[in-house]
Amino acid sequence: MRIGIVCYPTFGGSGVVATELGMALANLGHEIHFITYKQPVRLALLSGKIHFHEVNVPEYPLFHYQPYELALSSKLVDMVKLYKIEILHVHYAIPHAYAAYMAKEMLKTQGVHIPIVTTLHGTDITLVGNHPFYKPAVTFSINKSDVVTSVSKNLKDDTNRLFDIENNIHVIPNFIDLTKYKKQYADCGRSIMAADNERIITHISNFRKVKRIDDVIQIFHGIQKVMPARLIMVGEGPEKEPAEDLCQELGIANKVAFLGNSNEVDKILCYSDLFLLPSETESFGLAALEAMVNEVPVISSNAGGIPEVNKHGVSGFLSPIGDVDDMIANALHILSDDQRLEKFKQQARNQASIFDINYVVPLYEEIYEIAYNKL
Ligand code: GMT
Repeated sequence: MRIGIVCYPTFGGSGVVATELGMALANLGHEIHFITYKQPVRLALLSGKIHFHEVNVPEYPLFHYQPYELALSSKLVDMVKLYKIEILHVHYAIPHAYAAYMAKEMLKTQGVHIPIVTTLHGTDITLVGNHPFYKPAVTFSINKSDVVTSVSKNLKDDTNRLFDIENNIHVIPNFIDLTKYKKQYADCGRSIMAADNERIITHISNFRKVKRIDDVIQIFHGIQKVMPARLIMVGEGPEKEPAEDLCQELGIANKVAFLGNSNEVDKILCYSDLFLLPSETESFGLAALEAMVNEVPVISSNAGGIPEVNKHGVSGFLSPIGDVDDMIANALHILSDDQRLEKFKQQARNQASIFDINYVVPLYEEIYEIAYNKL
């Protein structure tokens, strides 16, 4: 099929999932067209099967806000016609599902019919979509999509609870390529980051409030009181500076490395012993899955869809949101014994294999068939 994919091209999980999906579909023989404002960060290789079309929004002083949705829907119309794209798969309801619907209607007036698949990723529903200003537009665009998917059962339930949804929402979990990870490095360079006797704890996110970055620092603070350890913080966002200040205050700044955004997440996870994800909300927690596939057990909150990914007592432990003491106790339980740590590492990897890309991507192909047959 010729598939148009619309996503946020940034480091966020939804962009990563969309990009990995596009690349996997191209490997299966589909022709993929990414249509967004910047080349997706994880999109390494463009080829005859993978195209990127940039959406330009010309600056015009009259507009206080530049109309991205308008530019996107126009670009979708042009690209669908030019490349004979057969289906549009949009990741994130805001504003992608909305723009896709407008494109679909414009195309209809020109005798071109195209189905829309919308994948909900979480913040579009739980944080942003539920804002009263956006709610009518989000409800409308979800209901006008030919097929809607969500990345966890929890997100499906939230969407049905918060919005007046007429469509059945198909749950298709996020996925991981088991062949890409861990075993690819003979030496992942652990010695540069820590001494042999130190445990390496890692957190990766966009450093927004929902990630509870303070909790990450406090959990690490508790761990390093008991055993030698280092904390690696990967990502950029508004909570990064306050987190750096907190490390200074607690006197642990020399044990914490803030690395910024990275394209080498798997290399960092390769030398990590434990991953922290104490989020307030999380529809799935792709970062946790990426940790697990790299044999890194996860200490997380039990928010949203995380329990569908991280299994308590198996791939790590879950605690109530904000229960830092419980998270410290769980972390120490895993880290304090070499054999136990090794067992949790293997169990984390086994749990990750449930989300094997080879199992999940065909589910999207089935969804495309369903959407196509609705025309
Ligand atoms: O975690 C974020 O804030 C980024 C956000 C995004 O839109 O990329 O991630 C959401 O989608 C990911 C991929 O499906 C999920 O793994 C994350 O759990 C979800 N984030 C939230 O629900 C807060």
